Amino acid sequence: SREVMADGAVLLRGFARPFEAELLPALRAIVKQAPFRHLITPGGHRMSVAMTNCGSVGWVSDHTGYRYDAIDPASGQKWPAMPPVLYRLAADAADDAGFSGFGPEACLINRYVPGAKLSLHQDRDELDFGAPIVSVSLGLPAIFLFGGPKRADKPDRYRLEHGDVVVWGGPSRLYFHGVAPLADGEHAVMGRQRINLTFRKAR
Ligand code: MD3
Ligand code: FE
Repeated sequence: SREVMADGAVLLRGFARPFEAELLPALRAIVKQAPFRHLITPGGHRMSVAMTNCGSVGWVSDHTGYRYDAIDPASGQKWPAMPPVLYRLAADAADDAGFSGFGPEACLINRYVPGAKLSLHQDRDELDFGAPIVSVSLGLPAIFLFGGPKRADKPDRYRLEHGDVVVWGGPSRLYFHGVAPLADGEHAVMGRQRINLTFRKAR
């Protein structure tokens, strides 16, 4: 199904389900090479969400700021390459939502355990805001907070479930958004966690 959440934001419920059998082993291999870690914000706070990346660049945060970097600071090595199944999932979803030719080079992988949250923010570290961001939700359901162009805009709440994909383009690309503290639970496939993939054209 296809639901328009805002101008340029399209929710594709269950879009990732047909990719699951290939997707989950590919994710396990990435996490083995580049384990989840809790990044420190420029303000000195430890994020409750744990993160890793795949692709030619990855999103990182430290006391100096936010950036895309070709090197995983934890290993000193390049990030794991983006597996073809991930690239295909992101490109197919973007195409379905009306953004043909999407070629992400970065995939940020967020891991939430019960209680973890992501405060309201904008994604502005990419060079081309004309390209959408594609997000894939896996595991426990989360309440996604979707605001507007101003921080003070009251966010709408969406429950994102295992297999749901959202394509964020057009004006919504710069809207404020976040994730409410994850409720406890047990997912049949993913266990006691939520994993979110965001595919980005970083440069
Ligand atoms: C709306 N992740 O990694 S995905 C992020 O569930 C991030 O882990 C959340 O926000 C998560 O930056 C939300 C949905 C999402 C991602 C990027 C967006 C929504 C967006 C960019 C612009 C507008
Ligand atoms: Fe974001």
